[in-house]
Amino acid sequence: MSPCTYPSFPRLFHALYDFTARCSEELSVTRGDRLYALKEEGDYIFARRLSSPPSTGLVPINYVAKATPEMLSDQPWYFCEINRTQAQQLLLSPANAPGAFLIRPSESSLGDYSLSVRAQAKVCHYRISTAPGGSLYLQEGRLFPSLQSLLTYYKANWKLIQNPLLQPCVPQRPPAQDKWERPRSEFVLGKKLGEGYFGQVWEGLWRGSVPVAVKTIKSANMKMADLAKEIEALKTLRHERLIRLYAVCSDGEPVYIVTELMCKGSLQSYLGSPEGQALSLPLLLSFACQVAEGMGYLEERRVVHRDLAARNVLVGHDLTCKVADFGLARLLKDDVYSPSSGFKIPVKWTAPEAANYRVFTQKSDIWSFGILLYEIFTYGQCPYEGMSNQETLQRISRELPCPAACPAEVYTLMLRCWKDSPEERPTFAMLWEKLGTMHRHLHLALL
Ligand code: ACK
Repeated sequence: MSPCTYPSFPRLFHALYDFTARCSEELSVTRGDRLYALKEEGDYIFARRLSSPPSTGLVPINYVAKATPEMLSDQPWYFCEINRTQAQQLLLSPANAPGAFLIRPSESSLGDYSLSVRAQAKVCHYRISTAPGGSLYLQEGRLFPSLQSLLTYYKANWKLIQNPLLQPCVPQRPPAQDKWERPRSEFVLGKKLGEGYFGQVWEGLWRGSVPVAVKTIKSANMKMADLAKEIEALKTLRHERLIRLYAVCSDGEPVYIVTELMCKGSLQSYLGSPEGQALSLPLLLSFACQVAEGMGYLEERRVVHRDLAARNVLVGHDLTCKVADFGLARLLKDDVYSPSSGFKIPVKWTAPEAANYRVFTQKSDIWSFGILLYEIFTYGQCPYEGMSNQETLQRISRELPCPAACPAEVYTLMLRCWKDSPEERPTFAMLWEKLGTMHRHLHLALL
């Protein structure tokens, strides 16, 4: 299935962790249970459990994930955002016993998988390769149509790999979500992922096992008085097309903003990578569609992003993408994120009324989305290449030319995003609908 999804509620979810009801309104679930969400209620979904015995009640939203039956992420043994070291740490944690196993994407061989199995005090890793016809194999000559069938075989014939596959690895539960402020000691920073406008981004581990991204920001650059209020607002924004905020550490320097980790990094760098450069048109459209979906959610809640660009969209293992850094611009002191400071404001992505008069609205986000579409269909090219910010602002028309890979219908949408008059620009709901239709048509045409 393509990572592009369309609106529908109620929705199918599955439980990521065991949850025990604490009152009669809540519903106990076991990891893997399938749930039908009837509505969202703040930090909970009101859901019907489809596994027996069927029952309804509230389940914390951070204990569930949307289920897409065809996707691997639905399987309790599949851990898509985890590397070899993290798999090792998780399997050796007290939550897991010998025989615990998981499958994750291979780090060294793109498109392949690795099976990690706990054997007493150590973890063994096995490469699962893909044969030319698409079948999977762990040992030459033993081919399987799916990871599920491969696992079924090696569970029954575990002597072939000398380690029994007894139960799927138990993931680390997220800590209670009412405690957003966390002690710094809970996070160990690993590799530096890069520098953003406002600080550095690090790969990290939360409590030794949850992979996270940690954004470090100097408090001198931040409106600290507003932090608690803003975080309160940000934590209510939950959508599968938005990066999940996990925690903050605002006690001391630098401030940590902790979010989910996305293994393929930003859409901008992904589009420029060899893998990104080979993407087909349906996938480019799927990215555009997913971003419009996430932004549509922000639009409904009247949240203005202010810095929508491919560098602030992140890509996961299964090519899902999520909008990041929404609301962050508002947390930064005006002189850090201000048109008058010149160099900080991303002029090339900013609507004229926002760049000139600081009028940031949902319609200025729409302008930026048009530029993001340009980035997508040029495979990550910088808009107004070779021009300075000043030159860009002074252009009579800020329209960009139609990229070679861009369908005419998409270019028409771009031009509508760049209407001088903000009211004439479309909404994200409409863009999502239009891009979704184009994506479906293209998909059908290619079948
Ligand atoms: O293009 P990248 O590899 O992806 O480099 C940038 C860098 O940090 C500065 O923004 C990466 N980055 C930011 N947030 C995350 C995240 N949540 N997961 C993974 N990478 C991230 C981004």
